[in-house]
Amino acid sequence: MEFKASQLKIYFICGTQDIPEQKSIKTVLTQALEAGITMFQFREKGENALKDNEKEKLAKELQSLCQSYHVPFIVNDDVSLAKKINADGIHVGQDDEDVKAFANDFQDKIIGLSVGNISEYETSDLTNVDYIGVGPMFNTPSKSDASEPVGPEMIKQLRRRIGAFPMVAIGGITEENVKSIADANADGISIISAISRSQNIDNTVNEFKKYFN
Ligand code: TZP
Ligand code: MG
Repeated sequence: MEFKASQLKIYFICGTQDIPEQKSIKTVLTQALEAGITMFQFREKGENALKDNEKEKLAKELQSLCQSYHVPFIVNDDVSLAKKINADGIHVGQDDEDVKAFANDFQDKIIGLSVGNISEYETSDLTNVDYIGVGPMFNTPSKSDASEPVGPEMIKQLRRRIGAFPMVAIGGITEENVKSIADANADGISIISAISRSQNIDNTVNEFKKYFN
């Protein structure tokens, strides 16, 4: 799938660990797709994360849901899974596999890289990278090892350096603070809990869409 910065507008990230009890990730993703998310990342992490065959089976099911809505399906971290199931792309962090090591296998795919601050930006090779994910913007309930929040000011600073290079904000983004991210000129927002734990996913996504449409 060809990458467009507009796909970053409402970028939903989720794994089974992010789903409240009584709900299923398939239902949550279906509701989010129906409401109009523009990209999805499968991020299966933590103690109770699915592994191996179970992880692959779920990934394929979520991928097929995304395909029916023509929404890119991105895999977090797991390069071999992304290759095996022919995902639309891969997202890696600074401590994950080096982009150079797999870029060749993802030439026609989407590659995302996390960037936490200016010095990480300066030391990152963006040659094969399609977009950067910048954060955490605010305190996040969804990543136990998250670094200190950098705030929307980091988006403004990076925007001055990278011009139009696609950039999505992440971490603690809610309906209450999304305006500050839009004002800082991000191409979009990546969100876990504000969508996965929403009582009304349709309403929540539509609130976000008011700022990124
Ligand atoms: N990387 C930086 S913050 C974060 C990740 C994966 C978690 C974002 O989740 P939430 O619930 O939208 O704050
Ligand atoms: Mg990672």
